[in-house]
Amino acid sequence: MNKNVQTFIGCDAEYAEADIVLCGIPFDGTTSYRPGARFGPSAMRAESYGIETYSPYVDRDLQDVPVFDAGDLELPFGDTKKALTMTEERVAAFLADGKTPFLLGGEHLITLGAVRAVARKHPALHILHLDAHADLRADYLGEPLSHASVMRRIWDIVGDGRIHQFGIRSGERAEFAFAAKHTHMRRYDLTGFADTVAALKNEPVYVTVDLDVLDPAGFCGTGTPEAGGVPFTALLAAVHSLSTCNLVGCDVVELSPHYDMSGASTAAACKLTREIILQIKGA
Ligand SMILES: [Mn+2]
Repeated sequence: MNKNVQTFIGCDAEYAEADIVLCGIPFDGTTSYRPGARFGPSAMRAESYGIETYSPYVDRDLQDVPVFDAGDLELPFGDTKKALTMTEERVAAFLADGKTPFLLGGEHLITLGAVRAVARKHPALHILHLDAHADLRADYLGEPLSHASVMRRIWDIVGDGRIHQFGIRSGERAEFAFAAKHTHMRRYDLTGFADTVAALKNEPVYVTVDLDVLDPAGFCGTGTPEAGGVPFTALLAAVHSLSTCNLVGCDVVELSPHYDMSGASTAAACKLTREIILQIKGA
C-alpha cells in the first residue's frame, strides 16, 4: 500500500535523486481582472493523469526523468510581499541543492520571486517571456508589485537586453515604448523564438510561459484572455526549440482552471509542462 499523495503525472522521484523540482505557487493576490489562478497547480496535478508520461514529439518519457513534486507552497492570504519572499526562499533552497526549479502558477507575479533567487545564482541570466501582455507597467493603480508589472520588476534586477518577449499583443503605449529601449520584444506571435534560443546557447536562461499567450479560442482557462493569440502547436514548437538551452528555471503561469469547465485548458497546461520538463538538460 502507498500513501495517497498526488503528484504531477510521472513526477514521483524522491527529492535526493531529482534533478528537477516542481513546486506549485497557488497565489493570485494581484490578479487585475478575473481571479482563480490559485487553483492552477492543484488542477494540473489532478488532471495530469489524463495525459501520457510519454512524449511522441521528443521520444522521451517523464518516467525516465527524476522529477520531485514538492506540492504547493502554503502562502498567507493578503500579503503579496511575504508570498514573494517565501517563493524566493523556496526556489533558493532548490538551487542550493543543485535542483532546477519549475514553478506552477498561480499568477504571473510569482515569477518575480523565482527570478530573484535564480538571478543571484546566475547573474548573467536571460529571461524568455511568452505572454499576451507586456507586463512592463511601472505600477498598476499605484501598486508596483502586480502581475501587470512583473517583467518591469524583473528588468529592475536583470537590466537592459536580457528580457526576450514573444507573443505580446496588449499593454499601454508606455510599455511598448519601454520595451523599445530596454527589452527585446516580438509582437503578436513567436517568430524568431528559436533564433533567440540559439543565440543564448551558452547563457543561463529562465523561461516563463504565461498561458494567455495562447489564443483564447482554444485556451479560455485564464484570467485575462486576449484575442489573437498563438495556436498551441506554435507554442509547442517554441518549447521544442529549447533543447539546446541552458534552462536554469521555468514556470507555467496564469492557468485559471474554472473558466474552462471542459478541462481542455488544464489539459493543455499539463501537456506543455510535460514538454518543457523534457527539454531541461540533465532531465
Ligand atoms: Mn498575460
